[in-house]
Amino acid sequence: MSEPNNEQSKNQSLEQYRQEPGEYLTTNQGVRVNNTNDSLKAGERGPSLLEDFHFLEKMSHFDRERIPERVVHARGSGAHGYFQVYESMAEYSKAKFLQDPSVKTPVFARLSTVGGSRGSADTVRDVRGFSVKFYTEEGNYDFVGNNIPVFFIQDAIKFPDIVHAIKPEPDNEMPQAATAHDNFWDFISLMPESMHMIMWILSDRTLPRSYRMMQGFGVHTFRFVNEQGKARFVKFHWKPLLGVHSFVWDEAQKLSGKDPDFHRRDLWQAIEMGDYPEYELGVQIIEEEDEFKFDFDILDSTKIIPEELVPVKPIGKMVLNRNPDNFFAETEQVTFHPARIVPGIDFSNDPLLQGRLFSYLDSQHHRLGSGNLANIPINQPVCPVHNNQQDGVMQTNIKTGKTNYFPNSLGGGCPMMAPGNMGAFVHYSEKVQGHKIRERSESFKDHFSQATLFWNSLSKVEKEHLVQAAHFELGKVESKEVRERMVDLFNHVDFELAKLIAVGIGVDSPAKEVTPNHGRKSPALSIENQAKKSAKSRRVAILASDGFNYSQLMEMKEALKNATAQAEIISKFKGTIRSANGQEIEVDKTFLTAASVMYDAIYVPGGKQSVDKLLMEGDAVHFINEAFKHCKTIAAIGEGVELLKKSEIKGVMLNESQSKTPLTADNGIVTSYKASDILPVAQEFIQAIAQHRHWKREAKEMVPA
Ligand code: HDE
Repeated sequence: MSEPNNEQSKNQSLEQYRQEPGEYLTTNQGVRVNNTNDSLKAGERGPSLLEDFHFLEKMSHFDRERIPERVVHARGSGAHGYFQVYESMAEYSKAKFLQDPSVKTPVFARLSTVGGSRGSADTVRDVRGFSVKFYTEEGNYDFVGNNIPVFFIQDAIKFPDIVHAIKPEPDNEMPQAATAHDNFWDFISLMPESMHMIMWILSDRTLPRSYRMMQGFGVHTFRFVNEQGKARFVKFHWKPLLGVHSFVWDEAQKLSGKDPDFHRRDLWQAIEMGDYPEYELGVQIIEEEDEFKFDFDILDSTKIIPEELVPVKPIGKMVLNRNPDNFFAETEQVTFHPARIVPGIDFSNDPLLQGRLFSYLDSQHHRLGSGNLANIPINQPVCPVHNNQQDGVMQTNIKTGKTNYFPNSLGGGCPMMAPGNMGAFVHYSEKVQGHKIRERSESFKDHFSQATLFWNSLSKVEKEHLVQAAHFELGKVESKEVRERMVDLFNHVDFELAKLIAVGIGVDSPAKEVTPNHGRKSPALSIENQAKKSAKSRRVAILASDGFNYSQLMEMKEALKNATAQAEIISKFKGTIRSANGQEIEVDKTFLTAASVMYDAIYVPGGKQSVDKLLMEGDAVHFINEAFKHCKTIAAIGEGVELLKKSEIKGVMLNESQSKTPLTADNGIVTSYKASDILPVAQEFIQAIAQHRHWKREAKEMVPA
């Protein structure tokens, strides 16, 4: 018998699939359906019939598929995982999930942008949301933080204003997911309290390389309360074990087009490949009697507590190790709410936090359309829930019993109220007293000292990036008065900074210094001090074509794999390419489907025929130029070096004599003409990738890309 051809075997497997027991298509009522490709019609060419209940059900369900997106943080990505405390925190908090290092508390994390709508690009300049739901045995605890430790405003009542100002302008709905427009900067120029946050917004913190490489902060001061009822103030910090790393702006902008899902894909792929993102939870603990010992108010969310004053104590680790099964059911329907806390954690009187305690659930009732949102599996606690709440839209629990009120005798008095010492949440009995006033505390009035502290703490390169960001953002602002007001505010942060910004945005430099710079620094604020040097999970593009040198390519691939970096072969067409010796390898992406901005590093193996082809390929040369401009690591061996010499980096990296002295890793360019150097080249390449970027690369501005 002859072998079945492709078409036949495809039909056979389709047939088999159709017959799989239990997999028959049904309506939502469970009635089997035998055709979902044609609607029910009166005759072959006749009109459709109203009795086609399958069509009506399918279409009307589809018509209702969308729910309102989150009013902020609409775009996000989720992952499951667990949290484990390093050692018992009993001294500080009685929270059960913080007691036993052997217990893994399940978590669901959602990482998000803030301003853009649900379909907006991932790599825009924006704060990132950092939410974690801990499914503890005492109920759900929601951590709802950001990747920036301060906020724009001091009082929640200003939140609708700041969000309106950030979002697309109301008349023309532009721009999407961007702060570079008049309304935003108009608002900021009239809100000096936002200046500390603005410094962070303009810094590289708003361009994270990956969700796996950013910090998370609780922002507000909270409380820890121990079994004895002793309370202390606490600030929460997440630190990524891969370190903090960022894009450059040009790269982030290009990625918004080349791969708008870059962060979502990066997180998803890392988890699929077993590179589980890990973050350490740390706390700054402040004794109650030290509440007033700082020169700022710890209830003011526009202030950090510098780590030099109160060190961050690492207390546990979160590992994200499972992707959701269904985006909508989990990542879209999950709800985070700062008011969801467990015994052992409590609020402070931060007016920004107090307002959030109302807003989230209110917003979620609107978004999910029901008070029964805790019945959705992703929102359900893992511990039992008993109360007399009843009915409502989509009540999925079938509550049994006759009594739904308290007190009752007919239902045996159940559910009973737990006494405080039996795991019940008892609010910290802080004494409060005061007049009803609609005013801002005097202790909230310094808006600039910490903005200056942030500026002073940045490295030279970070400062350059911040000034460029201001040139971009304010360069898009049409109103000159707004730009002038901003320069005036920057002058309150630092005179030099104001001058550097003014020069790029068509505004006169300020004539004189307003406040002398206090000169203080906090090293932890610089990304460079939060970076970790590792090539782990970094993405490397290998450029090759037919006739490539097999061992130079494969040995590098192997070395990268051993360093747990991810290499992909890029060529002109998909399919396979053949080496000079005839071995075939699969191409992962093409010059059309890939771009240098999707990778951390580039490698060009030798093979004369391969390199000759790449030399004729403008896209291959562009790959090198662009990677160079973005300060990425580039390596080449054998004839591969020729491709680098054809690119715009030739003047900066190589002259004939240098290329004969192999292996210069200066500036992240690693080359050798000698094929036998492959292992040392690989070694230096991997070390250079671990540096993330080579910021000090000279003359990168001169490279057109
Ligand atoms: Fe939010 N914020 N926020 N926010 N926020 C929401 O809640 C709000 C603030 C943060 O992945 C909304 O369910 C007010 C600070 C994250 O689902 C809404 C104020 C911080 C997320 C809301 C703030 C955050 C939200 C929109 C001023 C860092 C996404 C949808 C007081 C500490 C959570 C929703 C997720 C979402 C209100 C300020 C973080 C409207 C009123 C400060 C990570 O309720």
